[in-house]
This record gives sequence, C-alpha cells and structure tokens, in this order.
Amino acid sequence: MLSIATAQTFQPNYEEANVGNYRLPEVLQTDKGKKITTSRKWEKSMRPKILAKFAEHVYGKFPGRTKDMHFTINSVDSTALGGKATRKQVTIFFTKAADSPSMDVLLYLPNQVKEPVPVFIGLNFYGNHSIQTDPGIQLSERWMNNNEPYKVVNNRATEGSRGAQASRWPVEEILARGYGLATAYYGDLEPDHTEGWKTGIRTTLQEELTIKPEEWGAISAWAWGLSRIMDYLETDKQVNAKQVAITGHSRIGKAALWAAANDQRFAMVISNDSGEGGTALARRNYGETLERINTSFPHWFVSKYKEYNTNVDQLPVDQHMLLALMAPRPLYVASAEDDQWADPRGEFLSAKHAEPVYELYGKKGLGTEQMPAIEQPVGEYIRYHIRTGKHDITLYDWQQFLTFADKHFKQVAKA
Ligand code: GTR
Repeated sequence: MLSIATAQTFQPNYEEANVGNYRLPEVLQTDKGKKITTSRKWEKSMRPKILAKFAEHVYGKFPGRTKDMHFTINSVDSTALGGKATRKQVTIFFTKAADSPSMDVLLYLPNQVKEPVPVFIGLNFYGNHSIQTDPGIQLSERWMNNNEPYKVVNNRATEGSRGAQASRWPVEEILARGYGLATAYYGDLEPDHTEGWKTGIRTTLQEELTIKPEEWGAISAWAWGLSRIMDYLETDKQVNAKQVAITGHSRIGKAALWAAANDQRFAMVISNDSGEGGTALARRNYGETLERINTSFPHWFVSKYKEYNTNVDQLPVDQHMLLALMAPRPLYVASAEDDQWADPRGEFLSAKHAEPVYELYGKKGLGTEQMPAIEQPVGEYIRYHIRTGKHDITLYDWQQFLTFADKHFKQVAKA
C-alpha cells in the first residue's frame, strides 16, 4: 500500500499514450477457456461466478435482509411541493430492538399520476433534507462530513443545510415527468470515514446478518441499504416496483452498481461519474488508480482488493464485468469532460466491453466503437454520454436518464 506521503504526492496520469498495455479478462470466457454462447449458460454458470469474484476480491459480501426488518411510516403529506407531490417519510428498522439500527427514506410521488409510478432510487451524500428546501423533510441528525457551504458544523447538519444539494436532485422535473424519487442518507448505513464501520451496520448488524465487519466494505454496506429501500418500495401500492431505476453519483454510483449486480429487482441501472471502482476500467492507468483509491478510502473495499494495488493485471475481474452483470437491464453510464480523475474513456470502454453479454440477449448496446462527442448520447440498452463540466450530477444528466427511462419503461408497459 502507498504510504500517506506517497498518496499526497500521487501524480495521476492524464496522457492517453501512458495508459499502458493491458489485457481485460474476457467476460464470456470461463476460467477453463470455454466460451459462453447463450444467455442461459451465462445466467446459470458465468454470471454467478463473476458476481462471486467481485464479492471476494473487490466489494465483499452482500447479505440478504434482516429477519426482523420493519417499516414505520412517519409522515405522508399529499400537499407537498405546492400540491404537486406526495411526500412520504419512512424509517426502515433493521431489527426489532428498541434501539434498532435504522435508515430514513424520503419518497416523493407525483400527484398527477393515479396509477403506480416508476421510481428513481439513490442514496444522498448530505441527508434527505439536503435534496430540497422543503421544510417538511426531517433534518438528519447523523454524523456527516463537515462542510462550510452546506452548513454542516461539528459533523451535524443544521437548518441552513436544507437544500444544499438541490442542484443534484431536480425533484420537480422528475415528478413532472411522471416518476417518483426515493432517497436516503448513505451515512445512515455507514459514516464515510475509516472508522465509520464501528458505528455503521457492519458492526451493529453483524450478529443479525452473521457477517463480520471485515467481510464487506462500506460500498457494499451502502449497496445493501439500497436493496432495503427496494424492500420497502415493494410494499408501497403507489409504486411500480417492477420499474425502479437505481441511480448514483460517484462513490454512491459505485454502490448503485454493486447493489444492482446483486439485486436484479432493480429494473434499470444508472451510474454517474462513478470512476475507479465503479464504471472505469481498473487496468487503465488514467486518473485515479486502484492503489490510490485503496489508499485514500481503505474502508470502501475488502482488504483483498489491496493485494492488487501494484499488480492490477492479476485482478481476476475488471469493471466491464460488473457492468455485464446488469444485462439485460437497461444501463446508463455517464461521464463529465472535466472529471478526468474518473477516466471518462475508461468508463466508455467498460460499457463497450460489457456489450457481448447484452448481445446474448439480443440487446443492442452502445452501437459504436468511438467515444461520442460531448453531449451526444449513444446506445440503446447500454447508453453513454459525456457532458461538459465537472464531477457532478446535473440537470442535463437527469434529463438524459429520464428520457432513457421513458423509452425503456414505457416499452415494457406496452408489451
Ligand atoms: C473522490 C474519489 C472518487 C469518487 C469521488 C466522489 O475523492 O477519489 O473515487 O468516489 O470521491 O465520491 O465524489
């Protein structure tokens, strides 16, 4: 592992010529060199093996739900956002203990739609109250990273934190287009710092889930929480649980991918600027590297992942294989031009190399060998865009995701 001093002086490579030569593990080739040619064989033998490799070498285990998990609906307000939305706040309790570990879910549903609605689901970085100024949203009392502009002081949100990340959550646009939105604070599952596991679910649920904290990483814990939100959505009659699109930006985009790999109830998968350990190919030396991410964020992955710090070629998987686990579900990969740290080309190529699995299902992927120009999305079942601007999730990104959902979810509805 890099020493802290080396990490601070880490010089990322941003020259395509210096990416290095690499050979990707073939997504449709077994360890014995046999080629997989049908979706049946993929599902029966290859897919579970790849999933198990990601669990062993990268993210750790992904347990099922706890036996005594239950939901409490804290509030339902059908006059939210000027009457446009119904706002529900639900707490998911993971055990039956009075002090059960829990997670608070915020759900907005569009009032103009009378039938069960498709829903976007994603974790947020700064508490549910950060996604909208809506004063009815319960203010998170959990630990969070200090942030001056967001008015997070002494690791706690304040009233001034409301709506701090509203630009990342165009709630009104989402609702106007007939979709619901479900979100929860990722820190409800595990605070995002190296000691966070001590107070997060990897510790508090270890007996319930019969799993030791070191058997999974923070990304897997966050991903697990996404599946628990899905458990709730399946019980909500106003939600079409067959049309839930899982989304996530950056580290939460990594978690979204890992959740969707394990949990095929998510009908659509969207990963925004998720970079290293997300959509970007690990074998490309460009921007953030495997060694660097393991050094800065040692709690995100299992310790075995660190064994590949200086020999990524030995890693039995690469991220195109994670994307292949989404097949045949519609998958959207988004990059940003100024987010070179996340390696946009590596994100595009990863999507590209996932295509053979989509082809087994007769589904067209990107449909091009060339990385598209800025803000020219490409692809059918795998779609990709690179927009102008920095590492962020913007209205432009959401508009593309909404259009992608319109296309695929409405097709399903008509069939
Ligand atoms: C960076 C990290 C990235 C990405 C990002 C984020 O510091 O290096 O892998 O996860 O944080 O989550 O915004």
